[in-house]
Order: sequence, then structure tokens, then C-alpha cells
Amino acid sequence: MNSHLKPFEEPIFITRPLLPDVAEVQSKLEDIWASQWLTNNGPQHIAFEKELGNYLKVPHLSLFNNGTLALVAACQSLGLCGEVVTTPFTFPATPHALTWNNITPVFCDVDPDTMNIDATKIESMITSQTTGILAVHVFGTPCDVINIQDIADRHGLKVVYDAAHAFGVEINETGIGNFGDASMFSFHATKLFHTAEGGALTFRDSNLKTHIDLLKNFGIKNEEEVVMPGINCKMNEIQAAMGLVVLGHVEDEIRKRKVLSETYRECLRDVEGITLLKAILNTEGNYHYLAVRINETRFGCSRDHVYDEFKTYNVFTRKYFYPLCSNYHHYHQLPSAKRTNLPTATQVAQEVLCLPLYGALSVDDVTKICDILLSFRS
Ligand code: T4K
Repeated sequence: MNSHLKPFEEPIFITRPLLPDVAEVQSKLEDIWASQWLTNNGPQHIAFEKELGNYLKVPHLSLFNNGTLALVAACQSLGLCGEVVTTPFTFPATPHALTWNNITPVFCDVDPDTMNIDATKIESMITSQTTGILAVHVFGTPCDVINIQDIADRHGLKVVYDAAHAFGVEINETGIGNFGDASMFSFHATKLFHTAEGGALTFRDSNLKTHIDLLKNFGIKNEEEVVMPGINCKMNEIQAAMGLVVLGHVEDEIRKRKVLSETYRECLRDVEGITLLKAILNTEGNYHYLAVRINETRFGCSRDHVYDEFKTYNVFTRKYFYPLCSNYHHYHQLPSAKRTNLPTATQVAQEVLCLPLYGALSVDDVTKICDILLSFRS
């Protein structure tokens, strides 16, 4: 430990939830109590669905109790089956959503700059069994949506985006939820915008909204008709009320994170062996994560050493997403999971570290985190 740098007195986590004044939530809870309506498309749900659709600039949106089940429902509603091409550099929910639909994930390598699925390699992974592409906007950086759609159109495939990290991201002022056949957003407590737990699907096709709204409520059309074997993954009134409150503060949170992200960039810009994600042209980012790549040889120590050493300073970074999903024991036998098929993803997963980023941090905190990081160089 460097004698000039003292550990933080309180732990600094990778993130902390955006928590507005509890009085604001209390007031919404009083409305819920007065209505005696706790779930099943109540007034909070109706209001939140509308406000969120406007915020995300999407024509159709359906709320869910979490992002994972939203993804499972999207794959099922679009009729995906057989094989779906996806990325190994993601949270387990992405390939698991395929497995829960009896679909085989086919892992495609990633782009070294964006860490998203490499659109130039997708076609080589397509077989006669392929029905779709499930891509992830990792850390909020948009995928190559134009080329992915082009490949899908030429091969008759559906496109689903896991947009869990991409809340509020826009490409040329178009909400990211307008691309592909459906996009999933996660509103977990660790997300930039949250409803404690929760999620949403967005899509352009209004028929899909009708189908998905039935699917998430057991397939119940009315008191006497059940039209499909649906499931229960509805968002309840308390989650929706939380969403309405938090939505009013999310712009402020993004502004704060932007300042902190710029501080990180300023401090780490010219450091040998540290690479920050590049800004993408015509894209409005959301400053959700601060991911760096650490090249062991050039920086002087490994990502894992940095991760361990940070703990001694009470700083808890995360190795999102190590190990690769393709290395999980239930996927590693798949032909596409071979390391030789995934050289870039394998390297990225060894090098990426997410540093703490949330609105309640101060610029001084971030400067100190960077000083600590730089002190690890040998
Ligand atoms: N697709 C992608 C690409 C995703 O990243 C995710 C979720 C999903 C799909 C699935 O969406 P959901 O079904 O969850 O809606 C966290 C989250 O649990 C997970 O939602 C998220 N991705 C993932 C990236 O991060 P962990 O295992 O890192 O969470 P945990 O509990 O270790 O929390 C991290 C830190 O956050 C804690 O050390 C402290 C802080 N924290 C956490 C919670 C839960 C708080 O301060 N308060 C809290 O309430 O997975």
C-alpha cells in the first residue's frame, strides 16, 4: 500500500442506487394504499408505461418484473428456436434467456473497441438452424445496429437487443429501443435507472405489444378466455411508483455521472496500458459504467492485481464480464464456445475492469480512485 494514500473510510462500491427523497416515494405509496390496487395493470403501471415510452422515444413498451424474464418473453414471442447467435461477453441472463426457450446459444466473437458482438463475424456463425441474433449493447455502447439488421434481413432472422445497460441511449436522436424487433431494458437496483427490480421490452410492432402483454399475464384475455400458455412476469404497482419517482431524477443522475466520467477520462487519458471506451459518433451515451482495459505488460500489473489491491483501499471494482458466458460449465462444450472461436472476447474478459461510477460519488473521490490505480504500477 502506498503510504501517501489512505483507504476510504466507507466502502466505495461499483455502484449505489439512485434513491430520491423517501418522502416522494411515501407520497406515491399513499396513493397506492388509497387505491387498494397493488398489481395487474393498475394506475401507477399505466402512468409509468406511458411516461417511460415517451422518455425512451419508443412507440410501444411493456413493463416486466425484471429484465431477464422480459428477455425470455421476447425470445418466445418472436418465435425464436434452434440456434441464436449471441455474445459471450455479457451477464449470464443473456444466454440463459435462450436456454430457457430451448434455444442453443451460438457464441460469436466481439469487437475489440466496443466489446459488443462483432457484426463482421456474425454471418460465419449462421447455420440452417439459426432463427435470430441476440446482441447486447455492452456498458451502454450501441451495437452496429445497421449491419446487424442488414445481416438479419438477408438471412430472414429476428433481432433482439439486450439493452440492459443502454437506458436513454440514442443514435442520431433515435431511442436505442427502436432498433431490431425487440429490446430489453433492466431496471435492477444496480442500473442507472431502476425500479428496485424491473424491466421493459420495447418494439415497433403494435401486434407484438398485444402478444407480449398477454404472455406476461398467463395468456389471460378476459375472464373466460385464456389464449396462450403465458407466464407471470408483471411489474407491480410499487415498482411502477418507484419508477415514476426515479424517472424524475434520472437526468440529474446522468449529468453527475457525465462529470465523473470526464474526470476519470482526464486522469487516465494518457496512462500507458489503460484504455478507455471511445465515444461513438452520433451517439448520446448514458454514462452508466466506467469500463477500462488494463494491459498487463504496458501498465505494469494485471487487471486481477488491480482488482485485489483496490480492496485494500476499500474500493470494490467489478470484473464485468469475467468469466465469459461461453466458459460456464453448461455452455463450454458447445462448438462455438472454443477459445479459438473467441480470441478477442477471451482477451477482453481478462483485461476489463469496471470502476465505481454513481451520482453520489464526488469528483475528489474519483480523483483519489485514479491516484490509487496509478500507484499500483510497478
Ligand atoms: N443483461 C445484462 C447485460 C445485464 O447486465 C443484466 C443485469 C441483465 C441482462 C439482467 O437484468 P435483470 O434481470 O437483473 O433486470 C448486478 C445486477 O444484479 C444485475 O442486474 C446486472 N445485470 C449486473 C451487471 O450487476 P451483481 O451480481 O454485480 O450485483 P451485486 O448484488 O453484487 O451488486 C453490485 C454492487 O451494487 C454491490 O456491491 C453494492 C451495490 N448495490 C447492489 C444492490 C443490489 C447497492 O448499493 N444496493 C443494492 O440494492 O449483478
